[in-house]
Amino acid sequence: MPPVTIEAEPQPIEVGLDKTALIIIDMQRDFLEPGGFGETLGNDVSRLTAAIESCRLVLDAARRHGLLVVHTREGHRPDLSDAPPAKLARGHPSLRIGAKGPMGRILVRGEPGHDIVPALYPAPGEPVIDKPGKGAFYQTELELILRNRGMDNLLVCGVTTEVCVSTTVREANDRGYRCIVLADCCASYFPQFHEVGLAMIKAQGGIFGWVSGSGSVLAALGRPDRGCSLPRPTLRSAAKKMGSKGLHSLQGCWGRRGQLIDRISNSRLLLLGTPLAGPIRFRLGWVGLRWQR
Ligand code: C5J
Repeated sequence: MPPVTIEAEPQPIEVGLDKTALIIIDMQRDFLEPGGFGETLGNDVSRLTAAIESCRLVLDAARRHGLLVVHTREGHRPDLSDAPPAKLARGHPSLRIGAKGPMGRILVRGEPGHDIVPALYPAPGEPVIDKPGKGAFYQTELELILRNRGMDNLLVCGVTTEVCVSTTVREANDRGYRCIVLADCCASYFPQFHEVGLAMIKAQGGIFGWVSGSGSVLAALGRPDRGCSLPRPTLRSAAKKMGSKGLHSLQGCWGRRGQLIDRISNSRLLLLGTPLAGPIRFRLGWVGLRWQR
C-alpha cells in the first residue's frame, strides 16, 4: 500500500497504512452510557457520546482498508487481585472499583458496564486488550501484538483524553510509535482537560505525537475500491430502505464525485471533499451514492 499523508498538527504526517494500527481506548458502557458509572459520579456523559460517531466512521474506514484495529478496556479481575490497593481505596465506598454499580460491578471484567458500546463493538479477530491501568501498554500484551504485526504508527481514539488516551500515547511515544490522536474521536468529561490534553501532545514540535481528526484521516484514506451503486434517484429512497436510522445511516458513504458524506444536518448532507476542504453543502438528491458495506 502506498503511504498516505494525514493533515495534522504540528505538521502533516506521512504513514504507511500497512504499518498503521487504529487503537480505540476504553469506549466502555460504564464511561459512556447514560445510567452508567460515569454518570453516577455526576459526569455529563453526552460529552463522551459525542465522540462515538466520529470513532465509528474511522473504525469503518480502517476495517475497509484492512488496518489492524485494537480495542482496549480498563478493568480488573473479579477477585480484584490485579488492582493496586491504592486504586481500590479511592472514592466513596459505594462507588469504588468492585462495588455494585448501575451496570454491574464497577470496572470488573465480564460485567455489562465493562463492555464496549455497541456502535464500536469489536469485530471477530480484532484484539481486545484488557488493561488494569490507565496506559494500554502497562501489564498487557499490546506491545507484543503491535511489534509482531510490524506497526510503527497508531491512530488513537477513545476516552478520556487526559487520562487513558494521554497515558497510552506517552507510553507509546517512549516505545517509538508515532501517535496520531484524533481530536473528535476522543473526549473528556471536562472540555478544558480535552483541549489541554491535546495541546500537550502536539506542543514543542509534537513532543508526544500529532493531533488530527476523523475528517483528515478519512480524506487521507480516500475512496476504497469496493462498493455497490445505489439506484437513482438515490438519497431519500435509499435512506428509507436503510431502516430507522434514515439519512444518518448514509454517513461514511461516498458521493458520486468521490466526496465523503460526513454529517447530516437539517436534512442536508455535509460532504467532505478530498483533499479536505471543509464541509460543502449539497441538497438531497444531488448526489449519486456508493454504499460501501
Ligand atoms: C479512562 C478514566 N479510560 N478516566 N479512565 O480514561 O478513569
